[in-house]
Amino acid sequence: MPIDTRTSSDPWWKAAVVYQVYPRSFADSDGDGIGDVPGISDHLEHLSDLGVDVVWLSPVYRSPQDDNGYDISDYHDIDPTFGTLADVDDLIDRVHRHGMRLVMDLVVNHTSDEHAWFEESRRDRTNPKADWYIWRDARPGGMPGSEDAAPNNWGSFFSGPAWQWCPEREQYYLHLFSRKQPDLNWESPEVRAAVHEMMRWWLDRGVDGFRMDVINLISKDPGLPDGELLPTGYGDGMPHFSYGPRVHEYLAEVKREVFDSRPGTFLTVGEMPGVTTDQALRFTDRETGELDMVFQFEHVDLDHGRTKWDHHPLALVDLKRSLGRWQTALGERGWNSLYWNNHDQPRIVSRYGDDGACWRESATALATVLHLHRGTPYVYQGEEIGMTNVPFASIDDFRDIESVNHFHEAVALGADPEDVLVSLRRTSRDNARTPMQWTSGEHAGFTTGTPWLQVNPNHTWLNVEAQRDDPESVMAHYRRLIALRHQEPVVVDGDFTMLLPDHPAVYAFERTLGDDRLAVYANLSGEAVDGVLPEQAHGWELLLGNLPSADDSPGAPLRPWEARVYRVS
Ligand code: TEU
Repeated sequence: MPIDTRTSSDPWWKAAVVYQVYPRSFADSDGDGIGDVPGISDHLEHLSDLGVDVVWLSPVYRSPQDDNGYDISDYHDIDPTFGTLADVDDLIDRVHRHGMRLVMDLVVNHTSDEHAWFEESRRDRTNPKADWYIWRDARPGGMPGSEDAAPNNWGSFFSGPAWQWCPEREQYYLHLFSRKQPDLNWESPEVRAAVHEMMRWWLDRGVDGFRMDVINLISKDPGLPDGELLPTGYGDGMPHFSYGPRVHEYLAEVKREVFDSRPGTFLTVGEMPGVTTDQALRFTDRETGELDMVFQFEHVDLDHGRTKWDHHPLALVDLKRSLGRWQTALGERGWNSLYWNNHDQPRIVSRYGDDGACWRESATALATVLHLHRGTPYVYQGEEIGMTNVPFASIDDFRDIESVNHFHEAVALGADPEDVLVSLRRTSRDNARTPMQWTSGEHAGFTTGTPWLQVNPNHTWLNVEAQRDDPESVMAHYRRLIALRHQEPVVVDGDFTMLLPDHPAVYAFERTLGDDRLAVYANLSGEAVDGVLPEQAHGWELLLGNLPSADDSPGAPLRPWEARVYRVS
């Protein structure tokens, strides 16, 4: 049942669960091998059956698809690959009729270089939109147009320099992502007004809020200073743009100009790489914050080395320390978003779980831990059936611009291509982007054509059809976790207390709301663990477990990847 917003004075999204759809890979209705908006409309039953409250749609706007739609060339239209504006209006309507809400992706740190704004801006230095992007002259003494004369040493997130020379203006423009994603200049009041206008236009069409892409990067330190050198040979610009001097001002203005005078119930979530707990609290403070919640990255960076491509095996105590700190820091005044997966992260069951012998057990144990935290859980398509990473054979199997560029850069710097492939198989965003596995049939029931990215060969047994009616499936477990949040106020509002912080295998915590108390014990390892539950646990009621019951009485050892949720009496 979708949550009832009328009975509580608390924000509705505190009790909500969000489901992320990556349209390109969800469902293809017309056989061109690429997912589309009508395909999503055809599969809404799957979402209402899970019980989710909100659908977040990754970008479907008009786009050259250099970064799969995160490069937008027209905010007011839909890319023909995905359908039409009428299809989106229809989707909004159907989502609402299913009792759910629809949140759009808002990508306004940058546009596509094919957006009309940029095409005008790049023409010369005097046109009306000349300052809508971040333009700079060559470094004095350098040869204009060369990489050495770039205005500073920042590298792009997608390899190479963050600056591109534009012969028409004889200047460089900044692109923190691909060179086809020029950064907008938020210092310009006209840029900000255009963004506000566009957001209002979408809200007028009926959307229920926005997931704001890299929204903490919109204010740059105006001096654009060089960054500390990274192993790639480029400078790290993050300290100079990840929490810029005007970011709160810009977001407060968005809130005022777009939301404040508008009746309704919306959701705003800011994606914020590098955000700290103090910053997040300021963004989400229930009295003074500008956003409802943020996506932080700490817990999904714990297996990274110096860069995301270097692997550092996860220590469970680090995960507990990190997530526990976020629980405490955002406590009463702020609010957490909770996620393991999205379209940029490898699959959690392959990453912090075990996608071999304990696939089902580890997928459901990780889900139990996450969904029992305080905050709003996000489920990324396929996570609810335990989709795994993908056995990509060669670089030709990858489509993601970040992965492909990294491969070429690393090999050019002398890395062994086989070693780079090992790290891509572990970390590439394409692991999350293979088609949704609906059936065991051809192309997993995703398309009748040729899929734009290969289907994971495990779709023959790992698919929605196989799990829908199986009470012991990963999907059934997600359904139960979502229902638990809707039924139990303590899951939504209870205080969080970490237990056994130093235990290397067990993730345990309590949630307390008045006299109501839940205890969660999850063995996140492949070995049984004995003796972690306290004596008094014998009187507790088991609310939810993830393994078919052998002996789940409190005295019994926690089996490999076993998770139990008790009501403490
Ligand atoms: O991602 C921004 C981001 O910080 C990273 O997760 C990024 O995907 C990359 O892996 C850094 O190494 C957002 C979107 O979610 C992503 O899909 C876009 O490519 C990016 O912004 C640019 O719009």
